[in-house]
Amino acid sequence: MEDVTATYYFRPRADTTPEAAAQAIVEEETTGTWTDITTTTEYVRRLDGEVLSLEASGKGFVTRVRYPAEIFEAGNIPQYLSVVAGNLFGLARLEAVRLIDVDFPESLVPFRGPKFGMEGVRRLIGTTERPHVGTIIKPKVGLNPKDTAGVAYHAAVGGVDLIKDDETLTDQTFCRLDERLSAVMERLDEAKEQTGRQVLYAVNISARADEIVERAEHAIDLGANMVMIDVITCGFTALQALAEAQSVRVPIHVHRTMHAAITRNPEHGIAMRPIARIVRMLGGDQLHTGTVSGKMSHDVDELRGDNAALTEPYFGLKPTFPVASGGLHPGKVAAELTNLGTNIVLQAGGGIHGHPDGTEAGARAMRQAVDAFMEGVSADEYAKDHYELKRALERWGNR
Ligand code: RUB
Ligand code: MG
Repeated sequence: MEDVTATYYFRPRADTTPEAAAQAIVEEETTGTWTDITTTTEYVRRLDGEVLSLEASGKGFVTRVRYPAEIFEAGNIPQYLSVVAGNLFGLARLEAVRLIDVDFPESLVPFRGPKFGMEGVRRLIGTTERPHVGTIIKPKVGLNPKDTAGVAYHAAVGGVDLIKDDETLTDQTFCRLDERLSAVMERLDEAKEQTGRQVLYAVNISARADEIVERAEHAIDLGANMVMIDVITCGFTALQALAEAQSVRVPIHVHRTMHAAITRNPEHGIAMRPIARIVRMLGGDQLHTGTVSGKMSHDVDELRGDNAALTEPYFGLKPTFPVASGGLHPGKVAAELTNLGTNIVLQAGGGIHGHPDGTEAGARAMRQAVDAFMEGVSADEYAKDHYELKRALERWGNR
């Protein structure tokens, strides 16, 4: 395919036929507007869009449309989004419209993608097959640097592979980034001396666009081995700037706070898949895509497809490591892995720090739940001789 194809779900207004509604999308996003215009010339017409297919789906319709590649400025993601996910969302003739997926031709993927990707991150940890276990430090704000580092240390000794800041923690006065990062890295070194295992710490460098690369470089100078950015609030080009900076030689963990305002409504907005594709193109090494069950769970089929968009072959770009997070605990591990496979990072905040015996036991319980799954044993069975898992299942149940 030389051109761009985009798939939309929509529900037209009562006075609009589905054909006219689909046509309104391609016209608004290519050469047309709400009325015929006198300024169109013959040579402009080659940039017209085209409705490729239209069929009934649920309460509305699904259409696949073609946008000529020439409309797009190669490498300019804000411009791509202004076409495939632009004014169409406000068209009054559509009651609702959702961008489900988008396919770009190779000419419009001039990006290098992740520097590390899933394999690169696995190499840093030394795994080949098993899922990674991560934790978000909780409480999400309030702890001072020393206590933050203490929580990180216990999680590392308990066996997590990744520790991350929560999205609302950046560089506030109660926990300055410099001090926190230095304290955490020091305690992770201490944990490494004990366990022999290197753990990643994704320090949240989300900030003003013109400051992000600087913050990342500063963090790397202080010993950071991973950085985290919130891609929706910071913007796609902030991620691009970060990923393309030569100086940023650590993996980038991509969080997506605010995404649900865009992705959650099954009839209106933008599904996670186009966002996942863009994050991979721009160089996110890990990306949150959601969980099968948990406090913010998703449609399983959609989620599987989103993770596939991160990991399937795509113009030679490295796969991005999908992250399942939000309300997870050891009792939910088997269901996540059964549905999503083992190329995944399972993250638990409350599900580790809420363990009745504390963070270290919580981390052990998560790892035991993963080990049980990898050995083909049920969590209940495994808990018979794994005390931390037993305690977690008693607290939260096994589903
Ligand atoms: C989860 C958490 C993350 C969300 C993001 O904490 O802090 O911000 O998982 O969700 P807990 P998503 O484990 O205590 O629920 O990954 O769906 O964007
Ligand atoms: Mg969070």
